[in-house]
Amino acid sequence: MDARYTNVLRDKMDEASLACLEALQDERVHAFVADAVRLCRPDSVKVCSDSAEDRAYVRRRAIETGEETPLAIDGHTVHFDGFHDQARDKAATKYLLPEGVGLGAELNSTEREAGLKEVRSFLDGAMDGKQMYVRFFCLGPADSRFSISCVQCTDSAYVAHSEDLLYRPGYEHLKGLGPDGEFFRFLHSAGRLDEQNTSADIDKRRIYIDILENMVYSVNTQYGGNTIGLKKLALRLAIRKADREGWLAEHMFLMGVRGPGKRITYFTGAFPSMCGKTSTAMLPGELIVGDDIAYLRAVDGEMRAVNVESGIFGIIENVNAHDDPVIHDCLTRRGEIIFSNILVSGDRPYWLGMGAKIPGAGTNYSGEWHEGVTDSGGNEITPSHHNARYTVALGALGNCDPRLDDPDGVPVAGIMYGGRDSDTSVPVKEAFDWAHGVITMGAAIESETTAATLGSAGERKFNMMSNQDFLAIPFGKYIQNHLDFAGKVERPPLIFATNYWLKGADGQWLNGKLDKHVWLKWMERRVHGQTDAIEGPTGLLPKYEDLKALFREILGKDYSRHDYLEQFSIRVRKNLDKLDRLRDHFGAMADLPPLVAETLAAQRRRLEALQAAKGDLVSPLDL
Ligand code: SPV
Ligand code: MN
Repeated sequence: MDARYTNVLRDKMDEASLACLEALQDERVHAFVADAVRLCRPDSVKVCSDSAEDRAYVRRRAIETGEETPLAIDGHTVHFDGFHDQARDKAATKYLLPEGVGLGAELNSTEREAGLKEVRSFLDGAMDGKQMYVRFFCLGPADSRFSISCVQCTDSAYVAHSEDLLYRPGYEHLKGLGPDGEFFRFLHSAGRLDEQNTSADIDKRRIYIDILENMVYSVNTQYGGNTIGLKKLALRLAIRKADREGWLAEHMFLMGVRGPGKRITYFTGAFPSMCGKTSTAMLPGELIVGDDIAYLRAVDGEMRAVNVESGIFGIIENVNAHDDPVIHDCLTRRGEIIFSNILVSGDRPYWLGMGAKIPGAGTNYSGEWHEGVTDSGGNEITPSHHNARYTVALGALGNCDPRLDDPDGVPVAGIMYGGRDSDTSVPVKEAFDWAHGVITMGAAIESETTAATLGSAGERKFNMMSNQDFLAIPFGKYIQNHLDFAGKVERPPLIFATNYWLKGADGQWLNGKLDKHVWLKWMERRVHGQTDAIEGPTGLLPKYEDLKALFREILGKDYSRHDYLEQFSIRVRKNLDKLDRLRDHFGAMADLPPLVAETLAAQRRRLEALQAAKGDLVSPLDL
């Protein structure tokens, strides 16, 4: 290692760590770690390889530092983020824009030099009194065309531990990268801690993405979505890499759906956070590959996908034995799990919607909590936060697909797009073709906001491919990349739109939580040409008889014609209203592919013709 780096590092780390770093023989990595040390000034540095000892060390440190506390069940711990640090901070997340580079007005950005100066000033000495952990991970399976090497420096053992559960080891992988291989870098500090061990300087929370250097800075925050570099921070860098190289980096689950015989058909699905992504991927009897981020590439004329991650950072609210039996079972057994921002009482975790009585007092993200306690604005503090989560490796789940680490990925036959839509779209429909699906289903996702990001919940917002929070290229280019994908494969996957959140006139949900299993099986049959559909103005709809048979087979339930008509009637007026909103939304964007306007205009003509002929609400039987 060059003396410029050893001089900085020798005082901070033992021989083993120094040797571990040196053995990588990558000057870029040495320079990154030395810069992080010089800037953040930790008391000591631990460089971790992929070894079981180093992983155990990080796990132990998370407890020693008080970032995690053991719970009653062996392997379970709890971590709390600060009261105002419970979700992704969109406002403080910015791209650092080099001179002459434009990403479009939609993206939150700041001038690069000024941004670097600001975030580096917040990181200056931020690790004083703390240890820095250097970790190596691989996004996607190792040694595959999908793999991306990553280096994380953090002063949070919780972040480093979470990454062990969520990502594949990458130390050995990085050794094979070569001097020109691309890798991502993440530097995080929780910053100054308060007496509760949570980030004190929340007003100085920053997540700055340096697209020139493939690097993300994160400071004065602990919440996973802001700090776990390999998750949403890496997704932003990956979207840019995918754009350069002609593939797609998506906010998508990936799962195998069982069909007749021994058939397994792979689907990806993009829903905004808290809209049912994990619970779909986790449906009992099916195979989960991933629940959050997928890379999609054209390989030998086929769309193939991998899970970028190897674990789940999932929402715990409403996980109970009835609705989510697979994950509920996992969360109540021994095994390595980090619970975050739940309620702890008697060393046991409790959360809203768990299907058991929640104690009236305990410890939660607000400190000592009891029923009825309010925040400074007079709002009741819930026992667990709505965005409380669990972190677990996929291998701990009984339904994990054995192809999780297949370096060639799995072939994708269907894509689902959906959002929280209480009054417009039917529960499931199929696009007429690829472009119709990309534009009217993916790019047009509109969803009511949730607790997964800071800010008010329940507001209707567009969220393109559910990836909009993470887009790092102009929106028009992103849509064009999707449209172009069809030309790279022999048969593009079928595209579907799902809506689990439709309500009736009385304001009640029209579907049970498990109904999505039926929609999934219908889509699987459609992919194989085994069921007919009804042509509607916004897509192809299931027939009553087919759903009735599937409800019986999958859920053992009678599905009434009345329910079908209520759920699958076309709300023509509402669909036209959405097209109006879309016109405003897209109208504000530069450089949209012309096909967007053409496709939406055709959809409008079909809806208007139907309205003229049959009115504002049209039964699927009248189409
Ligand atoms: C999401 O909010 O989409 C998540 C969790 O998957 S986070 O890590 O916050 O992005
Ligand atoms: Mn997500």
